[in-house]
Amino acid sequence: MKKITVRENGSSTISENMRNHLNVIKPDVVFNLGDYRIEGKAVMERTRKLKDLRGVFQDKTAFGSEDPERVVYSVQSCRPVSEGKEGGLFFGTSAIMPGKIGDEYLMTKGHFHQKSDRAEFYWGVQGTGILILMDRKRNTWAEEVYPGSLHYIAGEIAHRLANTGAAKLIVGACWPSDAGHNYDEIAIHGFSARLVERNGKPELVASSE
Ligand code: M6P
Ligand code: ZN
Repeated sequence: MKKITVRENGSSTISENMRNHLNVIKPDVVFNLGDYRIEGKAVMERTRKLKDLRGVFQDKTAFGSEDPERVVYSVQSCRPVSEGKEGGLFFGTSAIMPGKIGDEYLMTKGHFHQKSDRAEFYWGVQGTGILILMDRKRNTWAEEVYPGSLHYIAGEIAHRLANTGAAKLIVGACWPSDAGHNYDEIAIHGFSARLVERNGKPELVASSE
Protein backbone atom coordinates (compact mmCIF):
# COMPACT_ATOMS: atom_id res chain seq x y z
CA MET A 1 0.00 0.00 0.00
CA LYS A 2 1.33 3.43 -0.93
CA LYS A 3 1.95 5.93 1.81
CA ILE A 4 -0.57 8.74 1.88
CA THR A 5 1.04 12.14 1.65
CA VAL A 6 -1.46 14.21 3.55
CA ARG A 7 -0.31 16.88 5.97
CA GLU A 8 -0.59 16.13 9.65
CA ASN A 9 -3.38 18.62 10.35
CA GLY A 10 -5.33 17.10 7.47
CA SER A 11 -6.68 20.48 6.49
CA SER A 12 -4.53 21.31 3.53
CA THR A 13 -4.26 20.04 0.01
CA ILE A 14 -0.81 19.24 -1.28
CA SER A 15 -0.61 22.25 -3.57
CA GLU A 16 -1.29 24.77 -0.85
CA ASN A 17 2.08 26.45 -1.31
CA MET A 18 1.23 26.99 -5.00
CA ARG A 19 -1.95 28.90 -4.21
CA ASN A 20 -0.60 32.26 -5.10
CA HIS A 21 -2.84 34.85 -6.66
CA LEU A 22 -3.11 34.37 -10.47
CA ASN A 23 -1.00 31.20 -10.42
CA VAL A 24 -2.05 28.50 -12.90
CA ILE A 25 -0.81 25.11 -11.75
CA LYS A 26 -0.96 21.45 -12.73
CA PRO A 27 -3.45 19.28 -10.83
CA ASP A 28 -2.01 17.10 -8.10
CA VAL A 29 -3.97 14.09 -9.28
CA VAL A 30 -5.35 12.81 -12.58
CA PHE A 31 -7.95 10.21 -13.39
CA ASN A 32 -6.28 8.51 -16.37
CA LEU A 33 -8.98 8.06 -19.02
CA GLY A 34 -6.88 5.40 -20.78
CA ASP A 35 -6.63 2.79 -18.04
CA TYR A 36 -8.88 4.43 -15.42
CA ARG A 37 -6.10 4.58 -12.83
CA ILE A 38 -5.88 7.45 -10.39
CA GLU A 39 -2.36 8.86 -10.51
CA GLY A 40 -0.76 11.48 -8.33
CA LYS A 41 -0.51 12.56 -4.75
CA ALA A 42 -2.48 11.23 -1.79
CA VAL A 43 -3.50 8.11 -3.72
CA MET A 44 -3.76 4.80 -1.92
CA GLU A 45 -4.65 1.32 -3.12
CA ARG A 46 -6.08 -1.76 -1.45
CA THR A 47 -6.59 -5.21 -2.95
CA ARG A 48 -9.18 -7.67 -1.67
CA LYS A 49 -8.53 -11.35 -2.24
CA LEU A 50 -10.87 -14.28 -1.72
CA LYS A 51 -9.25 -14.94 1.66
CA ASP A 52 -10.40 -11.44 2.72
CA LEU A 53 -14.01 -12.26 1.82
CA ARG A 54 -14.77 -15.21 4.06
CA GLY A 55 -18.49 -15.43 4.77
CA VAL A 56 -19.43 -13.15 1.88
CA PHE A 57 -20.45 -15.84 -0.62
CA GLN A 58 -23.19 -18.35 0.08
CA ASP A 59 -21.71 -21.47 -1.53
CA LYS A 60 -19.08 -22.53 1.04
CA THR A 61 -18.03 -25.59 -0.97
CA ALA A 62 -17.39 -23.54 -4.10
CA PHE A 63 -15.59 -20.92 -1.99
CA GLY A 64 -13.38 -23.56 -0.38
CA SER A 65 -12.31 -25.01 -3.74
CA GLU A 66 -10.97 -21.63 -4.95
CA ASP A 67 -7.46 -20.23 -4.54
CA PRO A 68 -7.62 -17.95 -1.47
CA GLU A 69 -5.04 -15.69 -3.13
CA ARG A 70 -7.34 -14.98 -6.08
CA VAL A 71 -7.80 -11.23 -6.41
CA VAL A 72 -11.48 -10.25 -6.38
CA TYR A 73 -11.22 -6.45 -6.47
CA SER A 74 -8.98 -3.50 -5.89
CA VAL A 75 -9.85 -0.03 -4.68
CA GLN A 76 -7.90 3.14 -5.38
CA SER A 77 -8.68 6.31 -3.51
CA CYS A 78 -7.44 9.85 -3.53
CA ARG A 79 -7.62 11.25 -0.01
CA PRO A 80 -6.60 14.90 0.05
CA VAL A 81 -7.61 15.22 3.71
CA SER A 82 -7.42 12.84 6.67
CA GLU A 83 -10.11 10.18 7.04
CA GLY A 84 -12.72 11.42 9.49
CA LYS A 85 -12.33 15.10 8.66
CA GLU A 86 -15.68 16.81 8.24
CA GLY A 87 -16.24 18.72 5.02
CA GLY A 88 -13.76 16.95 2.74
CA LEU A 89 -14.31 14.50 -0.10
CA PHE A 90 -12.61 11.31 -1.24
CA PHE A 91 -12.52 10.14 -4.85
CA GLY A 92 -12.05 6.48 -5.66
CA THR A 93 -12.49 3.60 -8.04
CA SER A 94 -13.41 -0.04 -7.49
CA ALA A 95 -12.16 -2.56 -10.07
CA ILE A 96 -13.95 -5.89 -9.71
CA MET A 97 -12.88 -9.03 -11.54
CA PRO A 98 -15.38 -11.04 -13.59
CA GLY A 99 -16.39 -14.48 -12.32
CA LYS A 100 -18.61 -16.32 -9.87
CA ILE A 101 -18.41 -18.37 -6.70
CA GLY A 102 -21.00 -21.04 -7.32
CA ASP A 103 -23.80 -19.11 -9.01
CA GLU A 104 -23.04 -15.86 -7.19
CA TYR A 105 -21.19 -13.07 -8.99
CA LEU A 106 -17.90 -11.71 -7.63
CA MET A 107 -18.68 -8.67 -5.50
CA THR A 108 -17.40 -6.23 -2.92
CA LYS A 109 -17.79 -6.65 0.85
CA GLY A 110 -20.39 -3.88 0.97
CA HIS A 111 -20.97 -1.47 3.80
CA PHE A 112 -23.10 1.12 5.53
CA HIS A 113 -21.26 4.30 6.40
CA GLN A 114 -19.89 4.71 9.92
CA LYS A 115 -21.50 8.14 10.00
CA SER A 116 -24.57 6.50 8.65
CA ASP A 117 -26.34 9.54 7.19
CA ARG A 118 -23.48 10.22 4.77
CA ALA A 119 -24.31 9.76 1.07
CA GLU A 120 -22.11 8.75 -1.87
CA PHE A 121 -22.07 8.86 -5.68
CA TYR A 122 -21.07 5.87 -7.80
CA TRP A 123 -20.76 5.95 -11.57
CA GLY A 124 -20.13 3.23 -14.11
CA VAL A 125 -16.84 3.59 -15.98
CA GLN A 126 -16.12 0.24 -17.66
CA GLY A 127 -17.86 -3.12 -17.85
CA THR A 128 -21.28 -4.11 -16.58
CA GLY A 129 -22.53 -4.90 -13.14
CA ILE A 130 -25.18 -4.42 -10.52
CA LEU A 131 -25.20 -2.08 -7.52
CA ILE A 132 -26.99 -3.84 -4.66
CA LEU A 133 -28.63 -1.49 -2.18
CA MET A 134 -30.28 -2.19 1.17
CA ASP A 135 -32.10 0.14 3.58
CA ARG A 136 -32.32 -0.13 7.36
CA LYS A 137 -35.53 -2.17 7.12
CA ARG A 138 -33.53 -4.70 5.07
CA ASN A 139 -35.38 -3.99 1.82
CA THR A 140 -32.89 -4.83 -0.91
CA TRP A 141 -32.99 -3.63 -4.51
CA ALA A 142 -30.45 -3.07 -7.26
CA GLU A 143 -29.45 -0.75 -10.07
CA GLU A 144 -27.81 -1.70 -13.35
CA VAL A 145 -24.28 -0.35 -13.73
CA TYR A 146 -22.72 0.37 -17.13
CA PRO A 147 -20.41 3.02 -18.60
CA GLY A 148 -22.06 6.34 -17.87
CA SER A 149 -24.59 5.13 -15.30
CA LEU A 150 -24.83 7.39 -12.27
CA HIS A 151 -25.95 6.22 -8.83
CA TYR A 152 -26.83 8.41 -5.89
CA ILE A 153 -26.53 6.34 -2.72
CA ALA A 154 -28.39 8.15 0.06
CA GLY A 155 -27.39 7.91 3.71
CA GLU A 156 -28.55 4.84 5.65
CA ILE A 157 -28.30 2.69 2.49
CA ALA A 158 -25.83 -0.20 2.42
CA HIS A 159 -24.07 -0.64 -0.93
CA ARG A 160 -22.25 -3.45 -2.68
CA LEU A 161 -21.07 -3.89 -6.29
CA ALA A 162 -21.21 -7.13 -8.29
CA ASN A 163 -19.57 -7.75 -11.66
CA THR A 164 -22.09 -9.48 -13.95
CA GLY A 165 -20.07 -9.11 -17.17
CA ALA A 166 -17.15 -10.87 -18.80
CA ALA A 167 -14.70 -7.97 -18.40
CA LYS A 168 -13.35 -6.10 -15.39
CA LEU A 169 -15.97 -3.78 -13.87
CA ILE A 170 -14.67 -0.32 -13.00
CA VAL A 171 -16.82 2.07 -11.00
CA GLY A 172 -15.96 5.56 -9.80
CA ALA A 173 -17.00 6.81 -6.39
CA CYS A 174 -17.07 10.05 -4.41
CA TRP A 175 -17.86 10.13 -0.70
CA PRO A 176 -17.46 12.44 2.30
CA SER A 177 -14.15 12.16 4.12
CA ASP A 178 -15.97 11.65 7.43
CA ALA A 179 -18.30 8.88 6.16
CA GLY A 180 -16.14 5.93 7.23
CA HIS A 181 -17.03 2.28 6.64
CA ASN A 182 -19.23 0.09 8.80
CA TYR A 183 -18.58 -3.48 7.67
CA ASP A 184 -19.78 -5.15 10.87
CA GLU A 185 -23.51 -5.08 10.17
CA ILE A 186 -23.02 -6.67 6.76
CA ALA A 187 -20.53 -9.19 8.15
CA ILE A 188 -23.06 -10.26 10.80
CA HIS A 189 -26.40 -10.06 8.96
CA GLY A 190 -25.40 -9.88 5.28
CA PHE A 191 -27.70 -8.34 2.70
CA SER A 192 -31.26 -9.69 2.59
CA ALA A 193 -30.83 -10.70 -1.07
CA ARG A 194 -28.13 -12.28 -3.22
CA LEU A 195 -27.25 -11.64 -6.84
CA VAL A 196 -27.07 -14.97 -8.64
CA GLU A 197 -27.00 -16.15 -12.23
CA ARG A 198 -30.30 -17.78 -13.30
CA ASN A 199 -30.74 -18.94 -16.90
CA GLY A 200 -27.63 -16.99 -17.86
CA LYS A 201 -28.91 -13.72 -16.37
CA PRO A 202 -28.38 -11.89 -13.09
CA GLU A 203 -31.27 -12.16 -10.67
CA LEU A 204 -31.73 -10.77 -7.17
CA VAL A 205 -33.10 -13.50 -4.92
CA ALA A 206 -34.09 -13.37 -1.25
CA SER A 207 -31.33 -14.64 0.98
CA SER A 208 -31.99 -18.00 2.60
CA GLU A 209 -30.14 -16.99 5.78
C1 M6P B 1 -15.97 2.38 -3.50
C2 M6P B 1 -16.12 3.27 -2.29
C3 M6P B 1 -15.10 2.91 -1.22
C4 M6P B 1 -15.16 1.42 -0.92
C5 M6P B 1 -15.00 0.61 -2.19
C6 M6P B 1 -15.08 -0.91 -2.01
O1 M6P B 1 -14.77 2.67 -4.16
O2 M6P B 1 -17.42 3.08 -1.76
O3 M6P B 1 -15.35 3.65 -0.05
O4 M6P B 1 -14.19 1.06 0.04
O5 M6P B 1 -16.02 1.00 -3.12
O6 M6P B 1 -16.21 -1.31 -1.29
P1 M6P B 1 -16.05 -2.07 0.12
O7 M6P B 1 -15.38 -1.08 1.04
O8 M6P B 1 -17.45 -2.39 0.49
O9 M6P B 1 -15.20 -3.27 -0.10
ZN1 ZN C 1 -19.67 3.87 0.78
